Amino acid sequence: MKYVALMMTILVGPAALLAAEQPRDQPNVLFIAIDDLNDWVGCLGGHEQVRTPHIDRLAERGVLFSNAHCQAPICQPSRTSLLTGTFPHRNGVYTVEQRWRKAPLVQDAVTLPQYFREHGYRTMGAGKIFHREDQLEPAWDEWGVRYGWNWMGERVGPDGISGLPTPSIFDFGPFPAKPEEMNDMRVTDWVVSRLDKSYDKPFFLAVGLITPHLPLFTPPEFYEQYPLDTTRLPVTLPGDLDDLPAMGRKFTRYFDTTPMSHHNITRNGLWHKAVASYLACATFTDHCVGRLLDALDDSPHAKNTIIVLWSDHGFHLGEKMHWEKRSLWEESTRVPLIFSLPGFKKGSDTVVRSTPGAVPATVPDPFLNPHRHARCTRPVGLIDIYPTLIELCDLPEKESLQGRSLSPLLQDPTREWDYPALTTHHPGNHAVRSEHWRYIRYANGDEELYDHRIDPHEFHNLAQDPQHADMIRQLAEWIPDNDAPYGPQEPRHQYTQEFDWSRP
Ligand SMILES: [Ca+2]
Ligand SMILES: [Ca+2]
Repeated sequence: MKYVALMMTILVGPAALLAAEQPRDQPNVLFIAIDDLNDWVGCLGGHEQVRTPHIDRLAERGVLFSNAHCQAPICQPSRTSLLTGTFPHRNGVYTVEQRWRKAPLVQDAVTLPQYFREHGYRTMGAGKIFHREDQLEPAWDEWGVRYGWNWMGERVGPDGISGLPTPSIFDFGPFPAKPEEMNDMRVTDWVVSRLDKSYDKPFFLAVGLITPHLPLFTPPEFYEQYPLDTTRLPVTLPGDLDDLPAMGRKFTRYFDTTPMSHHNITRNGLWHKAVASYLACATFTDHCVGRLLDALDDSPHAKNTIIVLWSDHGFHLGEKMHWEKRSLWEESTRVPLIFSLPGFKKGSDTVVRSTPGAVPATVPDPFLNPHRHARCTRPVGLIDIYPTLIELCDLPEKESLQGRSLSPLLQDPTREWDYPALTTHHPGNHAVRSEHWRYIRYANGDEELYDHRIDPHEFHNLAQDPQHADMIRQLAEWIPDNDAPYGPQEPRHQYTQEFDWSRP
């Protein structure tokens, strides 16, 4: 039972009509987006040394989806998919060189925050939510601080910080700034100021933190938490590429001609420094999350706000000799995804409402998650966030959405869930992640198969083993038959390469 239905059974007369028009007790949403954060988060265990105490405590008070995946392993298409509730192979947005508002298959979509705005919510945002031009989106009643790196240039200087020759956006290390000078902190402060206010409507408040997107810069006190002589490199296997098909090997070569190539980093002795810098970035973004959680807990909205935290895709740091995103392996697709539902009082099955008078002070909580501190290992996608939030906030169902509400898994994280997560990188290249398996099929028909029960690092490609033919057949049923053509593309960016993703 939802808030509105619950209220209608309790209220009578004009108050009930008022409630029907504008249900005062719909929960708020604090929507925390992180850029390029992989599973190097304490509660996900992707790197044993990472310290993210605040994301971990958020996971403790909610449900951690430990097998969550992006629908595209790069910013623009991943965010477009999440925010419009459509798959890349159905909306035609595959690259960063596209503007989704110009893509014919999706340009008129009502986005997630826009839908909340159209249904009685006050919507506010800051940082990076859409890939670009957030401030132009009709999603927002109020848009705050923008994200950006340009201000860093002067302090970095022409030689960069990492020590790599020919520095570029692919730079990393301690950045000479105080934490409060970092853009993510300014974004966080703006959102904190909004949490401190009261509103006559429920709110949808979005915050987009860009760390750990490149460059991997943090103030020195974060970088110094990971001394180079003890920083552990990710687990890799010599010869790991040997069992990849031609297309898989090609995917590892995207950055070969750039400073971001694995050879360039190792040749310059900078692998440890890059890893330490990424760990520091995870800790810095976690620091911002901690400020947000504290501010919410101290605010009048503490007991009536859903928190959802997600990252737009993962990040390689040398696994399969690959860096950054743009692959169909676990490092690129697996992301943190946490839902924390409002109103539960620790150790109690009842909830105290934040709007006295609307309902009795203590009622059975329709949102109460008996499985808080829970971990859900079912495969889910970021595309599922839109329908989930709609259901949790009692907004009308939206038929055009292509994901599934995770509400049943929030109620029972162990229930059956027969749907895998689909990730797409350019037309025809797809990965299907089930609870135990990853199946990849590339545009030319090349295949990979990994058994996560015995091979969590995806070292051993089983696609050629006849004993797994049945499993491949089952997983291949989830591969789309058709892929939408690319929407209009702009000239490529300074940091993207000419690359044919359709053939080896
Ligand atoms: Ca990103
Ligand atoms: Ca291998």
